[in-house]
Amino acid sequence: MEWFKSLNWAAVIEWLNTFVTDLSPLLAAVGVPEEYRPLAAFGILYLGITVVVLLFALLLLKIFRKPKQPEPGVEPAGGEVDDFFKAEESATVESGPVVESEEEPEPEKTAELDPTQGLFERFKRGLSMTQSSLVGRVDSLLRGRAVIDEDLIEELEEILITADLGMSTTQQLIKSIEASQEKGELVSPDQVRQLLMAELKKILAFDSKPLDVASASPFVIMVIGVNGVGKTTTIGKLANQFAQSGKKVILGAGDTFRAAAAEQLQIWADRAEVEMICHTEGADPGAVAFDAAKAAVARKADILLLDTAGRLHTKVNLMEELKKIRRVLDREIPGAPHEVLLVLDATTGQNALTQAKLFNQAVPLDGIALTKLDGTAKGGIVVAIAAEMQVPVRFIGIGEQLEDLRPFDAEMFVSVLFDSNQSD
Ligand SMILES: Nc1nc2c(ncn2[C@@H]2O[C@H](COP(=O)(O)OP(=O)(O)OP(=O)(O)O)[C@@H](O)[C@H]2O)c(=O)[nH]1
Ligand SMILES: [Mg+2]
Repeated sequence: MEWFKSLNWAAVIEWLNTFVTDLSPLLAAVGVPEEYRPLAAFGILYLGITVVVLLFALLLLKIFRKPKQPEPGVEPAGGEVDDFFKAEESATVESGPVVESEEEPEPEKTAELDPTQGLFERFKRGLSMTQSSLVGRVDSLLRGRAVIDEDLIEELEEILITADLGMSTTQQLIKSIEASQEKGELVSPDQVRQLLMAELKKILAFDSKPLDVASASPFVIMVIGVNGVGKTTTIGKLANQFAQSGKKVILGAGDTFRAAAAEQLQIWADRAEVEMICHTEGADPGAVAFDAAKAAVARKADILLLDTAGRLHTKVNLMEELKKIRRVLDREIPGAPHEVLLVLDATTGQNALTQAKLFNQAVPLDGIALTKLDGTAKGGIVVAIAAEMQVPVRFIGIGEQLEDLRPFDAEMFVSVLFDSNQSD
């Protein structure tokens, strides 16, 4: 209360007096009687202060509610390196201790999904978190809104960004919504929903080389990605699916860096009843690639799936090693690898996109397998990757069961997300 007592009250009264005197001619002009002018002047002062305070509070609210927006386009080199390692850590944390999982990779036992469920139902269950974070929020926004105005579009933009669609994809979607709105084509909220659905399908349907394993024999798939994203699991699931369809498959244990990596792959090889080529821990992965390629040719295999390390001493070492493996494969089987498949963990969101850009610089990518979509609300990253990289998402992992690695179907992906009869 000291500050209150120390106020110069004479100056305050003097200022108020001047304020009333200055305002008097204006009040007189609008017909306020003389005896009410001081009261009217105080009223105006009070209103003015209230408006200023309210505006200030609104400004603060807007600043603090602003969502974190990822940088559009390619990030600066420093950021890339940080993101790369952050992604590795995040992948390791989210997928739990890899060593533990490799000792007991019993996906059938841990699975919760009912194998009798239809394909669409399994997709729906696997993508339910993404569905609620993206379309669920869009639906809540549109519900009860009669007009499509700027506020609504702004809120929609925020939802798309936070669902990991990425800055440039979001801008692309918002632009087409604004264009349709200007043309007067958007009058009901349901039309916004329909437009979003159509635009997402358009973004995902770009021209790309299909994965045709019959186009070469042996068809060599080199599987790359940072540690913990699900490379070995994806190879195991693919080996099983190819073997089931009557293909002769050979696995190459190219991750010689991590202890027990080959043992983990061996479990998958045994399960799929396919042969695996491996060397000892610490051996040259180029030598593994060489032997695996030779074996695949000698045994007339249809498909060679080569595992690689996800972590070396440095990122540069990793990229150089991948380039070397690629050269070795090409020397032994001209044209190989026919598919460089990058495995990304969907739970890492935008970091997955950063990883894709980095790997693509070292070994040009042919396709992407996006795992762990079942455990994340960040499935919008599928759209960001397709739009920004123009590299096709070949497979998505929607659970830990063998059959939960699915060929990616853009039409079904969007239909599942926008299906209004969500089971949960
Ligand atoms: N929920 C879920 N988990 C998955 C999926 N794909 C892989 N995983 C799990 O992710 C963990 C890591 O998988 P790994 O195959 O060992 O990953 P990696 O990329 O080979 O890892 P490193 O060998 O350390 O480089 C395991 O616990 C897998 O069961 C998926 O689609 N959904
Ligand atoms: Mg592995």
